[in-house]
Amino acid sequence: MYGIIATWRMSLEGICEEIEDLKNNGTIENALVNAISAVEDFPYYKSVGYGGLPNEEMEVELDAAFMNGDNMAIGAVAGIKDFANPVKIACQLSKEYLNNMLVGNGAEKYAHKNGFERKNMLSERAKIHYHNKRKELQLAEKEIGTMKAYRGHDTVGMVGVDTLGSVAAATSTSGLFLKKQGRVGDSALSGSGFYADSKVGAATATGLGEDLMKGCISYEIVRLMKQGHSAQLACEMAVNELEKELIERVGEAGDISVVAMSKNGEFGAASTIENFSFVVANEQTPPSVFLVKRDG
Ligand code: SD4
Repeated sequence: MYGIIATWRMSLEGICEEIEDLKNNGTIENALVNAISAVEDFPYYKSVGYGGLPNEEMEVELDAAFMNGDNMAIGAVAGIKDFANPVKIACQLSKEYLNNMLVGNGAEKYAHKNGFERKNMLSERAKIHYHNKRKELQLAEKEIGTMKAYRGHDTVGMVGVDTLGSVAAATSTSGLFLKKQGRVGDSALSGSGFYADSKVGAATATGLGEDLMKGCISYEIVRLMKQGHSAQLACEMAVNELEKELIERVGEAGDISVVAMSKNGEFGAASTIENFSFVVANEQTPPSVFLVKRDG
């Protein structure tokens, strides 16, 4: 059995490429890192990698992570600027014994020392988008930090299993549009934006990081699968529970969308938004885009 599931339609091309490799006994690590790198390199996906959404100072600060479900190794970078493929740096960090999560300057130093490609990740298109959005919101400089999170920020998160039974998870994002400099989202945080366990399966999330962290939602999904729930039921239970708790305690919940795959390649997805798109490919399913309607 082998398979990959990923958040959003933007994952399709990368998965089409990599699923062939998985079928031919390629590793899930390579498949996820290559498929996410393809999204990072594509300039018109405006919330991941090159062309990503700038922070309030018009800088593109990126978060990314990788988790190996065999040995539970985790690597993550947060707030990294000017490197082409944060997911590759995160994956490399997962191989270190210590210092597995690096932020800002430290992450950039590590990437440089380890020969990763430097690149100005702020595209002309992203600059225009930034100026337009600021005008549209009619916000003075000092007010931007207090605005409601702008919708339209999409993280690429992928999880999957290879023919040897290894499970992994990876993420990459520019995080919230107009975020504060130094803000780190769930995508870099184990248990929140991603989790992988080769004995069970893996999950990854997209949406409002500040809320996703409150429920450690990716870990929660894997925990529910470990208890015997299907990937689909685990996703629904975790999303419904977190949304309910947030509404009860805070009065509102940010966007929450998740995908998961069990070690057997069975998959699930759930969302609090209309038409959350995700991509699946496994032994039975050629790379395909699906939509989650609200409530399944
Ligand atoms: C974050 N969860 O940084 C990310 C953004 C995202 O869909 O996924 N948007 O909060």
